[in-house]
Amino acid sequence: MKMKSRENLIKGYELAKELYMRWGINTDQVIEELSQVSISIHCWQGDDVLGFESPDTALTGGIQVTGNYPGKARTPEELREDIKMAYSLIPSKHRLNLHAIYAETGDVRVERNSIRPEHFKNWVEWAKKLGIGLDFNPTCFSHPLSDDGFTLSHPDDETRQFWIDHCKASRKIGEYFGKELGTPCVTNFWIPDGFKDIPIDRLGPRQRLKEALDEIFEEAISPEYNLDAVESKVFGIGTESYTVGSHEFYMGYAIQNKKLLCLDAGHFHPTEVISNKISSILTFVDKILLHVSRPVRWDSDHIVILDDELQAIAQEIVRGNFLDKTHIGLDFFDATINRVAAWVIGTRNMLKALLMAMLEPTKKLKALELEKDYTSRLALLEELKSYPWGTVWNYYCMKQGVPVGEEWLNHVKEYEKKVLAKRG
Ligand code: RNT
Ligand code: ZN
Repeated sequence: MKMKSRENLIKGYELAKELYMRWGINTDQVIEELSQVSISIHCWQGDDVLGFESPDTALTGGIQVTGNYPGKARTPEELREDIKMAYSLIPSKHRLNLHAIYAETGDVRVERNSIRPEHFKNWVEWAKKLGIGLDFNPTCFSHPLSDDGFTLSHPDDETRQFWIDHCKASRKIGEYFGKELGTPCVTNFWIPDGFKDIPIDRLGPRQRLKEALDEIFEEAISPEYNLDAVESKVFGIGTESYTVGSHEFYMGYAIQNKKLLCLDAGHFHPTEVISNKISSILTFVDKILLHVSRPVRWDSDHIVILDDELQAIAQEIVRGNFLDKTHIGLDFFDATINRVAAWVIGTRNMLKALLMAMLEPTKKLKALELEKDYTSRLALLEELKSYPWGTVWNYYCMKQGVPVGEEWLNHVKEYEKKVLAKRG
């Protein structure tokens, strides 16, 4: 950044600081707090959710990546390089979320029920070097044994057992991450199971899923190393009429079994929002996992933008003092734009939303609400939208040594020219 712009930014920040101070908000403290928040960035935006199991893998499970923007990562090395690039454009340190299909098994094919911690050694070494934590997911899709639409709730005992064993193996990998990296891994369980058309038996698959989960979680693993989360979905492509793992199913399961409940922003009815679920769920479970995403029509996984719902999610987390109870993960995949840019846009937006929420005079607003002064509540909320939070954000980026404003885009374009364009 040029000396002059730096000076101007600092001047602007001092003015912004004064304005927020009038509401009793200390911006220095806020940016310190923001720097402690570690978002779990999903590795799968970098290669269109394909993984490294086999070059012929096709994405199934009712999720879809559309687009063919050049330069996707084809090897673990390329994926790590791209993620590192994204990290360099996002302020403070963030976790990485892996899927089982990102195992590195060398030249041998290892079946999913036999994956082991050593297949993720490279990821762990890399994470250690960067000083970041890792999260994990069993991959219950994109596999011949999930092709008929069922995994953990499969009516065939042998097939169901295969997926149970895969999930058990996944928890051991989560435990390994936690032990090696000194921060618990959140292992998240999502399955695509469901019916395209109206089923006769809605209960049977759910009973099988419950039993399968019970078996998967049988082994006690220290929460110091691994935390389990379960993720629901209202429908998928090809499972329009019924999903086994519905919201009610997993909410019940998480409460009864003290698991984290994962709320994916794209997994509910169109007018249903996860921001309004956070305070209810945290009344009954200790911790939640968020898959911050953006639903558009049938797709649940558009790149996160700074829209009303993103701000509402951040407000709920901050207002409720839930930062310690909420593991914030991202979940989107778009192959129509530069994939590094997709990560940067989504993650920076998540952080911006948190910053805006942290800059809110919540105590004052709560007091107005209790006094039934809804006029002032609305008036203030609207005025606060044009407070100089953007200046605080830019100052924060400068302090963290990452590009200020849209400057990051030049770095991505440069990287595209030098690295991504050279990929076949
Ligand atoms: C699918 C779920 C799930 C996946 C990832 C790849 O609808 O949201 O979380 O997106 O596991
Ligand atoms: Zn998700």
